[in-house]
Amino acid sequence: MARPIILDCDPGHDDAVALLLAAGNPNIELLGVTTIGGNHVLDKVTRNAQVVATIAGITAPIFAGCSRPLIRDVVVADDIHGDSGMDVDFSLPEPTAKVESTHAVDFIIDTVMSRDDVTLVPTGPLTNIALAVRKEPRIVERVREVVLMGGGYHTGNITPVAEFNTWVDPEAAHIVFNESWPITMVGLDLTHQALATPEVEAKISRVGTTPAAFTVALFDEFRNNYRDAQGFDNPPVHDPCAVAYVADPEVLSTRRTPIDVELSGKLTAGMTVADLRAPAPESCRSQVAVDLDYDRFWGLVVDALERIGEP
Ligand SMILES: [Ca+2]
Repeated sequence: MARPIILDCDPGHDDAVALLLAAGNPNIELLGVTTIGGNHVLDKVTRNAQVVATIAGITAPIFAGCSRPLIRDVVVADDIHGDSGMDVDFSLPEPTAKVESTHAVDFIIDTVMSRDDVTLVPTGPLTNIALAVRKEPRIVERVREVVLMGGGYHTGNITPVAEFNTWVDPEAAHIVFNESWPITMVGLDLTHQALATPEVEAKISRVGTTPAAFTVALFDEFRNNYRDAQGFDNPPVHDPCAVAYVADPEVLSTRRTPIDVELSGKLTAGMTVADLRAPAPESCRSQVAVDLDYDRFWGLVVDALERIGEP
């Protein structure tokens, strides 16, 4: 049985790959794609979702969400993702995939309340998820699991200790991490292992389709930007790691631990604080992703692209 998910994203090079993996993996049923301002402003990331869907023939409905964090000002990651939020040396089509009129927050609530098996997979700031749970608290009991890309237990990127998604909207992250649903944090400690090397690019290139060529172009751009901005030789492809864990839980190892989000620290706002000092109490329903099975992960991405084929 394929696991139904809602992908809440801000494409974003790595969000684009997460979307391709979710669409192409047979263990996942993509119920809908919701967008959130993050890597760039809402209008741009929503258009990017439409472009990816058009390139890959993805028919899941797309819903636009919140344009700014709960309290803080909009901050975008144009050093990593460019002026469009998904700058890439590739001829992008005019999108034919439409955006639905329903707000993302309402789509999330309506979908979760209409069934009891939905996994939420947020790969951007957590504003949509936080608003959904405040508007309809009963979704907490109905969601199967939240598997998010964000945070980190030993490292940051936008600051020394905070990851971009949780730093952009720490109040939303605080809400999401303090609800009682099962939550898996696929943070930087894990995603910095998911490096797109030239060898990985060659494997994807051999798939020989337009979506595969698009993926390689995304990695080339991402490599240049990550080299210039953060000194990486090869780019860490964060967001598909969360989707991969839903598709194939063996792809990464986890450790159960309490997690909270720092709101007020002068140097630490947006930090996800995992208490790894001792075994987690029985009641703890959160866990962090620890080690990635690198070959298994990239095998899933290649397999998804092969299944998507040439739309
Ligand atoms: Ca993202």
